[in-house]
Amino acid sequence: MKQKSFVMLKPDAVLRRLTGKILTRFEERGLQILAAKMMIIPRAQAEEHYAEHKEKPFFGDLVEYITSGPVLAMVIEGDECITLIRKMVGATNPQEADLGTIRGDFAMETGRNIVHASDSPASAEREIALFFQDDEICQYQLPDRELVYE
Ligand code: YYY
Ligand code: MG
Repeated sequence: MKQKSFVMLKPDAVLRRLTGKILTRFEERGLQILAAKMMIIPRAQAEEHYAEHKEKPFFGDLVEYITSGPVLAMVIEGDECITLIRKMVGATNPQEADLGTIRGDFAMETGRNIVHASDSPASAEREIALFFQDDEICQYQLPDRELVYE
């Protein structure tokens, strides 16, 4: 089933000039980028995005980090892509992330783990709505769809 996920390349990914490499992974897998914008997240929006972690000891540092520079916020679409993208991203702690995952290949520490991806359909819906207006999300058919999907 087609799903949309909210994916965000965090400030360290942008500042380390890794955005192209990471985007290429999603494109080469067969996923579709429906929306993308570079932005510095306002603090209130960052706090809302990470609201589930409000009571955690790392919340303050997390908000500082995510608002410290530009992020590339995206909506990505593909069949069952929420779980798929989480697999491509790898474990939250890059030291535990498998090689071949984005965090496992490009990151060293949990607090600098370079990418966010929605963890469920409910989170995806909430996060997409927090970052994008409906008219910012492009719906289009890939011409090679039959080569990627049965
Ligand atoms: O969804 P994911 O990003 O893999 O992890 P979460 O458990 O939702 O935590 C969000 C974010 O918080 C994580 O990417 C880094 C940061 N964080 C942290 O700094 N220290 C922790 N012990 C756990 C998470
Ligand atoms: Mg999470």
